[in-house]
Amino acid sequence: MGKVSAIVYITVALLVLFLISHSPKKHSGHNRHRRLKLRSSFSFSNPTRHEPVPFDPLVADIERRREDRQWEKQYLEHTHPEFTDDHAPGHESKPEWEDFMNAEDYLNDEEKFNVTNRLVLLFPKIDVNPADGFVTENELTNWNLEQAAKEVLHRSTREMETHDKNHDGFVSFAEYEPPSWVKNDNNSFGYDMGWWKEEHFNAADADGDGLLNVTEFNDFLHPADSKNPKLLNWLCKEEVRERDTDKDGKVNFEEFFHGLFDLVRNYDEEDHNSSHPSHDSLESPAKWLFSQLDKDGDRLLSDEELLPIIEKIHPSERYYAKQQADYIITQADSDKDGRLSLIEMIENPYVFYGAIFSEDEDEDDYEYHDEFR
Ligand SMILES: *[C@@H]1O[C@H](CO)[C@@H](O)[C@H](O)[C@H]1NC(C)=O
Ligand SMILES: *[C@@H]1O[C@H](CO)[C@@H](O)[C@H](O)[C@H]1NC(C)=O
Ligand SMILES: *[C@@H]1O[C@H](CO)[C@@H](O)[C@H](O)[C@H]1NC(C)=O
Ligand SMILES: *[C@@H]1O[C@H](CO)[C@@H](O)[C@H](O)[C@H]1NC(C)=O
Ligand SMILES: [Ca+2]
Ligand SMILES: [Ca+2]
Repeated sequence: MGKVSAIVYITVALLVLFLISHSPKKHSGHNRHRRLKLRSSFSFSNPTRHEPVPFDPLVADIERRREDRQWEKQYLEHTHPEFTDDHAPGHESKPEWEDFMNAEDYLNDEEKFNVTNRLVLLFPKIDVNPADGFVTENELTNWNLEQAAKEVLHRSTREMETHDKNHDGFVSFAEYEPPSWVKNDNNSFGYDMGWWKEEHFNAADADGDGLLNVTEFNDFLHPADSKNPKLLNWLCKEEVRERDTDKDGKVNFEEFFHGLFDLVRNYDEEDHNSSHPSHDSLESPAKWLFSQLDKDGDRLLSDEELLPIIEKIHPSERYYAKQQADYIITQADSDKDGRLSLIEMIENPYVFYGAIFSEDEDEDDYEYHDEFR
């Protein structure tokens, strides 16, 4: 951070703190019926479901530590049910629950976890490109993406331990076991295709040494978020195999239109405003896109020709990060200039802590009532 922007920040931060300490506590009544919640998101049966990642790395860290413990317990129950006999003397699940409550109490104790101070602290870490006192959609997307990437890598690291049987920090293809939801159902997505098989594994093995380190293993689990060209190329090949109903090795217009086009269009939808020319048939934007992608003009799409849209076919973390950023900006951008100042952020704290703050449904547990609303 340059000198000038440091000065800008200090000035803005002081100004904000001044404004806050001198303004009537207009949010305090509001706060009363909010409680910061930790999510309990880990699911063995559906580990691929997409959850938004907390905006605040401190909250993410608390959730992660809690989730790790939950995961260990579930993992043990899955693999060694004999060790988790509920009737065994001394068996107690209560301590974990208490830790969880303590963490939530901590987050809801404004003396310890002051949301305003958190936002003041985080703002300069988000406002970096350029550091001009405003957070743009792009800066917020990058921030969200950074948080999501940490989360994803954390989960991959944890999962890697279950595959790395000889504990050398690498996973070989012999060690790797496909997810149980793939093994148990022959017809499920990915079974008859190449997912979790040797070709997929080898594509993820960037340096080709036959072993996946944690970076490569993370890419293996999340190919669409990878920057490894071999793996992206594999993903395109896989997409062709999956769409290629007439088995000619390429995707023709019919195969593209009935399957791929909707995915790409839905992805792009929010970028377009509703100026759909009504006289046009639905097929013409599809034909247009098809011809754009068909670089060699053979009226078929090869795997290389799918590369420009592969990230849209398999929504990447960037896609979710952008969605989350767009949502936050529409909610907090009070002056409607399309970007967020620190003051706008501080005045709308629940937008940032929205994934974990919730209007409490279970009112009986708390003493606030409708008069506060
Ligand atoms: C949070 O921090 C701000 C700024 O330092 C301060 O004005 C406010 O009183 C704090 N809130 C609580 C509940 O301590
Ligand atoms: C799945 O495949 C295995 C081996 O190919 C076969 O023995 C089993 O019957 C199949 N199960 C189902 C539900 O089709
Ligand atoms: C894993 O291997 C890849 C390819 O050689 C390398 O780029 C990456 O830095 C390695 N990751 C770690 C954590 O060592
Ligand atoms: C749609 O976008 C175009 C430019 O991309 C703009 O000129 C037009 O005003 C927009 N229409 C609406 C309804 O927002
Ligand atoms: Ca390797
Ligand atoms: Ca604004």
